[in-house]
Amino acid sequence: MDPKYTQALVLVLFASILGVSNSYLNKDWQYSDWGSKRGSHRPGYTATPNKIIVGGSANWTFGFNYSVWAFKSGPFYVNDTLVFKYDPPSEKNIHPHSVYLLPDMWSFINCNLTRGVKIANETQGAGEGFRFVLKNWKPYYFACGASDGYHCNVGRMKFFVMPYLRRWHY
Ligand SMILES: *[C@@H]1O[C@H](CO)[C@@H](O)[C@H](O)[C@H]1NC(C)=O
Ligand SMILES: *[C@@H]1O[C@H](CO)[C@@H](O)[C@H](O)[C@H]1NC(C)=O
Ligand SMILES: *[C@@H]1O[C@H](CO)[C@@H](O)[C@H](O)[C@H]1NC(C)=O
Ligand SMILES: *[C@@H]1O[C@H](CO)[C@@H](O)[C@H](O)[C@H]1NC(C)=O
Ligand SMILES: *[C@@H]1O[C@H](CO)[C@@H](O)[C@H](O)[C@H]1NC(C)=O
Ligand SMILES: [Cu+2]
Repeated sequence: MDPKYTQALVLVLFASILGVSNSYLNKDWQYSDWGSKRGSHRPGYTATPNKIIVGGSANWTFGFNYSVWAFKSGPFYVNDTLVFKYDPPSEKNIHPHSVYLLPDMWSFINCNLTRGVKIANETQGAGEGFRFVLKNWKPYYFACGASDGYHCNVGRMKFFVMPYLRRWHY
């Protein structure tokens, strides 16, 4: 595919993802009856942080659409824990996953890992998985670092979350 076309497409898709999250935000901010909305969205809502397995039963894997997953699994809250589960390197697993935190939206769109920070290496997803707490009220851009961005780009192993401040909902 022509790279220019790919980039335009990605931008449009990204804008639509942002649009979706914004409508989420607005809905939450008009909180007149948020209790019932919360209740219907996430039954058994409590003020204690949640622990969410990234990808659900798919775990952290090549080809799974994490943007869709993040949208369906949200909203997330400050102090929620994301759990990344993936197999360690082995003979069968020669391109093991990892987890990077990217600095901004542009790096995220382009899957540019240059200024990213590796927060979990190839072995840390084993067993109970790698746990990451969304400590701050800011956007988090996650990506897999395998094969220099190939897993991120082609494998769709990227998503971002903007956690809410839970106390607004007290
Ligand atoms: C996800 O990880 C769990 C271990 O934490 C494992 O039991 C399960 O089989 C994994 N799922 C897939 C699809 O690999
Ligand atoms: C990735 O980002 C770095 C630093 O921000 C930049 O120098 C480099 O050109 C970028 N790579 C690509 C492929 O865009
Ligand atoms: C990955 O990180 C863990 C925990 O910090 C460390 O014990 C392990 O040696 C690292 N493994 C590799 C392959 O770098
Ligand atoms: C995930 O799926 C959505 C909806 O089908 C699509 O718009 C988006 O481009 C996909 N994400 C990636 C990274 O392929
Ligand atoms: C998150 O947890 C820290 C440490 O337990 C606490 O001080 C902070 O108030 C919590 N933040 C929110 C928004 O719940
Ligand atoms: Cu990967």
